[in-house]
Amino acid sequence: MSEVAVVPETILDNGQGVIDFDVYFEMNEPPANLPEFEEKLNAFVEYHKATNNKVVFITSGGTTVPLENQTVRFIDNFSNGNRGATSAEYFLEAGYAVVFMHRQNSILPYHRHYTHSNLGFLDYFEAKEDGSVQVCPQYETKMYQTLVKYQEAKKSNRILMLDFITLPEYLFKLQSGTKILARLENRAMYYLAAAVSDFFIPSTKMAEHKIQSRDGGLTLTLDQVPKFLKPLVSHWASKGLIVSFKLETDTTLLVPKARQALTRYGHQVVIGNMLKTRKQTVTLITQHSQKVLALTKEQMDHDVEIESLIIPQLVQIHQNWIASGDTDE
Ligand code: 9Z3
Repeated sequence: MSEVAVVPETILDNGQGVIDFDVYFEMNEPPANLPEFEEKLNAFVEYHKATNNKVVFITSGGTTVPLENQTVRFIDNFSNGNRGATSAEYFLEAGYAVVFMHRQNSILPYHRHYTHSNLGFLDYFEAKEDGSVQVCPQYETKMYQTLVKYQEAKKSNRILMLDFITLPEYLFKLQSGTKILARLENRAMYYLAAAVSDFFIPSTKMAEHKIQSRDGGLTLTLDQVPKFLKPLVSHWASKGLIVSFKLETDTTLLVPKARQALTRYGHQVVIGNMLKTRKQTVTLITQHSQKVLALTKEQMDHDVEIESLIIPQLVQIHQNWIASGDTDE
């Protein structure tokens, strides 16, 4: 079993400058499964280009930063993938095709209703005496509806599941994936909900084998990850609608940091969310506007999901973007 070293990223600062992205990609090995990732994505994008569909590239879940080349321990970023998986369902309902680039074993669209609920997965079924398995009658209607939506998305080739685990794997796939989607020009949306580490250990500086505890405490020095939004907005996907997320724990920082990201990278939308209230309220910020989306008490009592408020707003913004090259009508 892996141990997770819980290291607050903010206290780790190597004091050196940030390397450029080109240098990062030269210093790190691409993942072995990158060609397979590209092949699947190429086919998906060509299919939807021909049918003129809108496609959203969703990133979901947290990246890991390995501490050893033969990894026993790693630093993880907070995110179980709920935001990305839930959003994927609302985008599919709005007619989008979805590329779901997620952390391996994190929450998946549709599956989530059964894999991450109050019940264990097997509690939804009963074993019959004739050797068959049945869904317990009280869960059947909802499971049927969910299954129909999921199968419809698969049958119409509107969902592509791709995964990552480590930070370098994420970054190589983000670069390659956004460049492939760029062929769809303004009909592509990039919805960057994954929680991505700001710090990493270059493989040349990493221990090969499991770090031993015989030497006492462990001091880590991490390099800063180059800001990937910069090349993404300027080069990899410059014609698409780019939506990034900003996660904060200090309320006073949320809007200023989200605005700072918009100004710095020049993309279209930042969705600000607070760690504790991310499921009830978000702030949607564009170059010219700022809107708080919040669930009412009644909506919360009826299990309405905040993504059901977020996605229609983004669909409208994307519509404007396609029509006029601006986020406003
Ligand atoms: C988010 O802010 C996501 O909404 C959450 C979702 C990670 C909070 P869960 O998957 O959580 O439902 O458990 N994602 C972006 C986090 C991030 O790393 N943002 C960077 C930053 O804040 C910018 S890209 O600097």
